[in-house]
Amino acid sequence: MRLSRYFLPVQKETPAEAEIASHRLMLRAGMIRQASAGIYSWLPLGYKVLKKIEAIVHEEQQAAGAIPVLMPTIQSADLWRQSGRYDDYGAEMLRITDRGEREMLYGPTNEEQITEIAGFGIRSYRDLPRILYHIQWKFRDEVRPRFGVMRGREFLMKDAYSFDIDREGARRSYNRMFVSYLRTFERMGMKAIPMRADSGPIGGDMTHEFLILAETGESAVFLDRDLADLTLGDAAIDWEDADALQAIVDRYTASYARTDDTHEAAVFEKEVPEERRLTARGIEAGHIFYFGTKYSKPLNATVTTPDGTNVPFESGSYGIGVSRLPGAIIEASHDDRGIVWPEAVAPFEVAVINLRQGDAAADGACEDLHGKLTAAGLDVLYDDRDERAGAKFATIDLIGIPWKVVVGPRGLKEGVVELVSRRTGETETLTPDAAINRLAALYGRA
Ligand code: 5CA
Repeated sequence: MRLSRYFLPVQKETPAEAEIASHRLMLRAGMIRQASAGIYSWLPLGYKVLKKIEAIVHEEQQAAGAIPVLMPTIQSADLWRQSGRYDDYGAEMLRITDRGEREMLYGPTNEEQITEIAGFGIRSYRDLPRILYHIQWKFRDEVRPRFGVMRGREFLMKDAYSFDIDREGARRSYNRMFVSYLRTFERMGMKAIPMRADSGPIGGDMTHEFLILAETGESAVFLDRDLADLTLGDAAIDWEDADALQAIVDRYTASYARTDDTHEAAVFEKEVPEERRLTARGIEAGHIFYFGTKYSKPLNATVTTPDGTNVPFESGSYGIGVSRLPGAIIEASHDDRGIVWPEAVAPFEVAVINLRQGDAAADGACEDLHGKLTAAGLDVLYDDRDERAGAKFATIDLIGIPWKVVVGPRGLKEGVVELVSRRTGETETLTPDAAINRLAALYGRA
């Protein structure tokens, strides 16, 4: 992509309404534009990031055995009356009446809808377990939408729902999603720590929030420092091995980690030695929840058991804040010049910077690099604008591109360009072909 032909409305001024770094940077980098309170358009750069995040979520959900579907945003009030949530949900629910005076709503979540679908499509215990998910827009009329996409009114969520015949089955599905979340966030270059959440009237230990540590996070968190250092790595997971999955979950839930909702100071002090007690703030990136027969019972969604009786499904729901993640990732990864994207979710993987637009040698070398990097499968942004070098660096660093190939007449006389890392600032001088090979290897496209 040539920057001269792209749509990248970067802003020099810091927007007054933005209170936190990610909101400021997303507006300044031209990623989003507010349409109305808590509702945003995703401009090309933001949209690219959102799509990369979505792709990782899709891949990891399906790797863990979840099956993609797509349910509508507009739902009928009827199912919500059956579950009893139509009145409970209150003012957060956007209620709509159609021309036939039928009561509809813009879905804030999809438990009722998916339970109806599972009840229709799953008859026998032989058809279990199943996990169905979609990535779809939600609407919650939050009292105080704020921090840009982090607490929006319209937001994109991945929500998965599991269907099992008993609690043991539900635990296995829960563990699949738990481990899948660890992988999903790690792939995005993030550390999201599972913390015990409030299980409400259902009780039990099967509800966790996944929090990304960041100073501006909305939740206070209290945890054993050792947990913050745990990583899964890219070891293969056997999704059919229930014991192995349980072992991973046990490892991640063995030490104290809670948000302010469930924190108990006395337990924290008893369980965690003082030097390992970490008190910080975090952003909720995901939330997984076992809720048993809460929806299957009232909606009469049942399945036949081996002895021929009918029982309601045992279920859980598993959410990821897809449109919150660009903001959360920026909160955890930026500096005073701008965004520092992890490679896996960067809108462009490499920027080619022409230091002297109009110089025949520089223009030719940049065209060549742009073509060859693209052919190698890399997502390239070529800054071909007729601008000072300083302005080009400022833009590319603001929008957080992980690698820059810097091309100028002086270097080209020696046959070299510079490869610069956004994260470390480290610079390597090498031939254009060597730069292409290095980048292809870095991104695993070699
Ligand atoms: N039905 C369950 C799980 S499928 C559910 O709705 N859970 S939730 O309310 O916790 O939302 C799931 C995730 O969506 C949260 O962890 C958070 O990352 C994201 N989320 C929730 N509300 C908002 C919001 N107003 N703006 C942006 N993201 C949000």
